[in-house]
Amino acid sequence: MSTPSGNPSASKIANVMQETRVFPPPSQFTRQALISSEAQYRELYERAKHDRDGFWGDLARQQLHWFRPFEEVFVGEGHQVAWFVGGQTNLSYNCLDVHLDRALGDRTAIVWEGEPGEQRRLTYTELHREVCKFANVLKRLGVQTGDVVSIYMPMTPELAIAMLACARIGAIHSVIFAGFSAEAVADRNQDARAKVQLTADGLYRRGKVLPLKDTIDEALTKSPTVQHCVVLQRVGNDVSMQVGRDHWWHDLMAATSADCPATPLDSETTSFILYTSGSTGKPKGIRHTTAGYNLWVKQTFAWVFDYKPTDLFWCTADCGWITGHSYIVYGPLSNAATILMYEGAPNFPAEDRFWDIIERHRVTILYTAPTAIRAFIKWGDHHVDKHDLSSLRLLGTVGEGINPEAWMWYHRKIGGERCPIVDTWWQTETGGIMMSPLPGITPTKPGSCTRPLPGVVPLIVDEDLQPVETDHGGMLCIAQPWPGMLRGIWGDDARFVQQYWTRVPGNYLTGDNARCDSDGYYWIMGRIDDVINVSGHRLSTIEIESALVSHPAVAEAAAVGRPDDLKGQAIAVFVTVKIANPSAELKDELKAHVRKEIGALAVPDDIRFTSALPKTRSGKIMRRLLRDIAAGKEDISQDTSTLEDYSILAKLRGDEE
Ligand code: 7RM
Repeated sequence: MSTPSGNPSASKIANVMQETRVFPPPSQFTRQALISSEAQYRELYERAKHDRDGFWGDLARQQLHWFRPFEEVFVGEGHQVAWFVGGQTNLSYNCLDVHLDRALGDRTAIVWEGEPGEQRRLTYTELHREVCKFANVLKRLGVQTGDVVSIYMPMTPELAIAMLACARIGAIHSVIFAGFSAEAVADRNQDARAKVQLTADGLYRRGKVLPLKDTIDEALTKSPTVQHCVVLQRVGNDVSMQVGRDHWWHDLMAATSADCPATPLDSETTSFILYTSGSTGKPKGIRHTTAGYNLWVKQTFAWVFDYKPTDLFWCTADCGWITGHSYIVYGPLSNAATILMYEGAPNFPAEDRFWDIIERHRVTILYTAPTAIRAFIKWGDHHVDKHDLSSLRLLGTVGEGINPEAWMWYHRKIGGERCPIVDTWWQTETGGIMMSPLPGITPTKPGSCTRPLPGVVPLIVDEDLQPVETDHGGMLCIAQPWPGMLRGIWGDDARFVQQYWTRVPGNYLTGDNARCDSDGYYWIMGRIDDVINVSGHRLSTIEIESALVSHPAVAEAAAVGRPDDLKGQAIAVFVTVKIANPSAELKDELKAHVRKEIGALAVPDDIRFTSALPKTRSGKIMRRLLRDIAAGKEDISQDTSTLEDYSILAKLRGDEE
């Protein structure tokens, strides 16, 4: 670790984490893997770096169907780029029609399980048919190429069908997670100028019905551009239908033709926008394209998940997040994969639902989030022990850094020490995975997303924009354009340039900090804004949190800086524990534990026990809220619309000591 005394460099981030465990890929896995030798990776990586256009041009020709071939692989620079210029393709065609043409129509595309327990299976032929019909429905409602369709639906096959139907005709979907408030939906609909709304009568969550249509009715009073609303009957509750505006999904589908050729679309046609919360209130609609996005998710899915036709792939995200777009729908389906899609909560009817699903369906690849893994650990091993998880051969994580102890649990308890773990680092903005182990070749280190995929050229710089040395933390940038990169923020070019392209000229600024170790492995250190500055030493949140999580009593931890007259910032941590009634002595024990694990510099000044941490609806810890609370601010001035459980705020501010 860096020395607590001496002359800390104000612009670099101290690395205090000492993780030395290494797990080589099982040879059995390597033998069958798509990328099965280091030399193969090296060759791909070097070619993508030094012959970028040749590399991606060849892959684009092999991997995508072209109604019209492209003339140029890449033009532009910085934030203004275009890939596969002059070409025409279609995302829906590449996910469906190409497979039917290759006689794969009978292959299962979606295995779906509803929360109450119903099951459905759709072959590629059946999925194609539904998508074509729904695309015709959209056309009949007046939807044209370039129009925005807002989707607020439960995790049903119809949600994927709706997305693919939009893509088929060049309509731009904006999927909004079906847990957002009417206000949040209206904000996004207004910003996007959505023309049509898709929703359902309700959804099942932990055995209860959530009345989606009621929320949409309220949202539509403030969505003046929405002309039609299509309602899927999912739960069968009473809903009000506004004549002329609202239509039942099944009524519209009933008399509709299944003949709907995919529209050839220029490569750079916007395929979708997806809203993510910015640090300032207004959500930003991240804009992705057709060809570049399609190639990125197809290729990264193949490399990282090593998918084989015998696999059953389960990504537990919701389609309302980029993970659902890229690794439930577009990545897997472009590869003719069979996916499992689950509608409900991980703890309904009991905390073993995921393990039960894996056992019954024989899931082979599981892709989930650290927040879920920490919940499973807290719920207890007995839920896992009841089930046979021997079908699993590969595990993945996404969304946050994974604390090494949670990684170890995932490896032992879920992976039976036989499954590689791919810790995948990427963002809504990147379209698909950027850094990840390749499961057949990359020795893994718990907590590291390891190495960049071919085509990804990371650069870490300090605050003076100088590249940092090995093992020093700094701002993570991407130095070379890649096909899946975002092309803008919907309706706000200035913000796009300002946010991602200004601070480190010529590079894409990710907003994360990272360090690269002497093996060339990357360690994501958290968001740039979350760095804690103690007496000039800049500490990353994840390292303090991981030290706390490695204590047997701790389930989750969040570290933030709060103002301190002497040190600039003091370290405040919020901790959830696995035991009842944590004592004051435990606080001392945790401080001693952090001192032992990473050193005196990182010992928390304040420790607060809490029953839960504030999280976004996709499960990320909201440290910026905790920062205000730790500083004793009375009212939270920030955007809380993405907060999963609002009542947490009151609890954290108040009496839960
Ligand atoms: C896919 C997704 C992006 C942010 C990103 C990071 C954090 C995601 C990891 C991670 C450490 C990981 N898109 N993040 N994956 N941090 N290790 N493997 O999550 O747009 O919703 O979030 O999430 O901070 O910038 S996202």
